[in-house]
Formats: sequence, structure tokens, C-alpha cells
Amino acid sequence: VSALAPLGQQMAPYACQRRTPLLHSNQPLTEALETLAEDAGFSGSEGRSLAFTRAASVLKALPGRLSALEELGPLPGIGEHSRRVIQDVLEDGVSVEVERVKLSERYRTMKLFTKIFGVGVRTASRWYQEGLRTLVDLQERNTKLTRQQQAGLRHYEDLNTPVERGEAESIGRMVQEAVQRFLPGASVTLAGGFRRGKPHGHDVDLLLTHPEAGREAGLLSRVVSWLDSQGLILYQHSQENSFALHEGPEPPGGRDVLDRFERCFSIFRLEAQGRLGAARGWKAVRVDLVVAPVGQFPFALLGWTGSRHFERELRRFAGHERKMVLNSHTLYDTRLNLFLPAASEEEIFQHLGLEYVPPTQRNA
Ligand code: TTP
Ligand code: MN
Ligand code: MN
Ligand code: MN
Repeated sequence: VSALAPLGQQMAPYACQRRTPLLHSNQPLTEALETLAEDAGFSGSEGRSLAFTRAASVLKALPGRLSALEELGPLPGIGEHSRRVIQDVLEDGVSVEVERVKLSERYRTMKLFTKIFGVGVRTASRWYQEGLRTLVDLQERNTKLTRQQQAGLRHYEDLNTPVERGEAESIGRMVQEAVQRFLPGASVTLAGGFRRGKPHGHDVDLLLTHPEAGREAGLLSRVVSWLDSQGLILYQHSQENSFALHEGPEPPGGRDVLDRFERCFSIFRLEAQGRLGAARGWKAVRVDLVVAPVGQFPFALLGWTGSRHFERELRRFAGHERKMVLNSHTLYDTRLNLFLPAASEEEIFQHLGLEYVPPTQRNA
């Protein structure tokens, strides 16, 4: 028995109770499990998908490289199927099941289609059933596309080229400059994977707020119009704020609508940063802009920093262990029947009775 065994046994059951760094020692194992999670998601098996995601997440939090299944001990959240996959990869270097999935026509096609901005599992699956297999098929068979999907297809290559941190920071500055024009004192915060320390990402997530509540109203449409007039926006689609406190908290585990902030899903035209490979002089980059009133800002920041699995676990912990409802707007205590305000992410963790987990340790 190796040194990992006692450590494995100390592993807390919820990902939000653990520290999960970006880099960890079990990459081949987590990649295999995440491929199976993705494939299960592609066939609509959310439960199975979550089970593989949970197992991968536990391995990411291990303090060292796993060399034998026995070292895991009775770890929470790693089911029988996942154990089998782990064992195969440990013993043979690969899992036959995972390799088969990766080569399957269905997995490859679903991956190709869901990488189009605006295409989810349901649409991709329908196209697959209709016999479509390539991006050219979509065009040749005159598949009906939304405006968002058309933009996604037009910029497919750029949008599937990782966004570098420097590019994300440039976009942050562009937005900050526009914001200052219309509302001095407002702030722009880089959230998402970059806040967790990732060196690159699939998009740029920016949170806008102003220290005086209410001042942020109307800001987003002005900012987006101005950027658009400067030729910096290739696509945008905005949603109004649909959050109302008087509606009370939403039941946890309901729909996957994550929040109701005023927001803009967009594609920016970013001038080349003097790097290689930007022969055209510019690059299309996905940008999410979200506006939060200052009172909800810590909740929005926590919600938009991710990872998705970390967020899901925070909400599950809040509901199951504390009888509280957490979302990107508020924290509600159902036993005391009141909202618990917070001025920082730290205070939200305190309300939940959780040790604070800094953004770079939320890579669950
Ligand atoms: P993403 O941008 O999808 O993911 P990411 O930034 O972690 O990774 P990547 O580098 O690939 O971009 O989502 C960021 C966070 O935003 C995620 O924790 C979930 C949250 N989110 C919401 O709260 N509401 C939403 O409507 C969406 C789309 C995301
Ligand atoms: Mn992101
Ligand atoms: Mn990456
Ligand atoms: Mn995003």
C-alpha cells in the first residue's frame, strides 16, 4: 500500500470542499473518464455523464499520481464502471472502451457539431440521426441554421482555436474602455477559466458592475452598440435581466438556466496580436458579457468563475447539507427564510460553512 492511501481516504465528498488545482498528476485517467462523460452526455445520459465527471474530479484532487487502483481505497464518488476504466488505463496505458468511443462515428460527429457556437447536444444529435456527418454536409443539404449557428459556422476555425490569456486581457481592456465612456467608475472583471488560472480558454467571460446599485442599468446595450459601431463585433445577441427578487428563490436542481442577468453572447473581432498564424490580421473570439448589480456581484463572480462541476457541487452542497439555495444572484436560507447577503466570495463560503477555496483551486 502506497502513501496515497491515507490521503485518498481523507478526500471530502463534495468538490467544493476540496482544492483542485489546474495541473494534477493523473491526466491520462481524467482524460479517459471525461471522454466517457462527454459521450454519455452526447446520448442524453446525464446521470452517467455526471458519474464519470465526479470520478474524474476526485482524481484531479489527489495529491499524487495513482499507480494502482487499491490506493484509492473506498473513495467517495468513484463508481464501479469508473474503477474499471481507471484499472485499464493503469494496467494497459489505455482503456479499450474509451478508444472505441473516440473512434466511433457518432462521438466524432457529435464533437464536430457541438463545437459550432449555438449547437447543443439536441441539435447535433438530430443532425446525426438525419445522416449529416460533416460541416460541408450542413451547407450542401441546406440545413436550417439559426443566426447564431450561421455565425458559429462562419467562424468555426477561429472559435475552435484556443483564446490566449493575452487575447483575453486585450478584450477586457477594449470593454473597459467602452464602459468608461458611458459609466465612469464601472468595473470589468475577467471571470471563467482565466480567473481559475487557465492559460487559454474557449471564450472570454467578463462581468460588469458599478459600486452604486442601479447605475449599471442600460450600460450593456450602450457598450455593445458602441463596440459594434467601431467594427469590433461580428455577432451579438443580448438578453435582458429577468431576475426578480420578489419571485423568491428558484428550486434547486431545476432547469439548467444558470442565471438571469442582463448579458450578451458575442463574437468579437480581435486585431492580431503580432503573433504567427494571424495572416488575416484579425481573429474571431467568443465573449460573454454579464452585468450584475453590486449587491449580487459576489454571487455572480462565484457563479461565473466555475468550473462548471465546482459550481454544481457548491449548489448541491448548499441544498443538501445546509438547506440553502445558492445561485449566481443570491444565497437563500430556507430554514431561516431569509437571504444571506455577501460583500465578497469569502463571505459566501462563510455562510455555507465551507473553507474558502481560491479561484485557482476551483478546477474541479
Ligand atoms: P464557460 O465559459 O463555459 O467555461 P470556462 O470559462 O470554465 O472554460 P473555457 O476556458 O472553456 O471558457 O463558463 C464559465 C462559467 O460561467 C461556468 O462556471 C458557468 C458559468 N455560466 C453561468 O453562470 N451562466 C451561463 O449562462 C453560462 C453560459 C455560464
Ligand atoms: Mn469561459
Ligand atoms: Mn485547454
Ligand atoms: Mn463563457
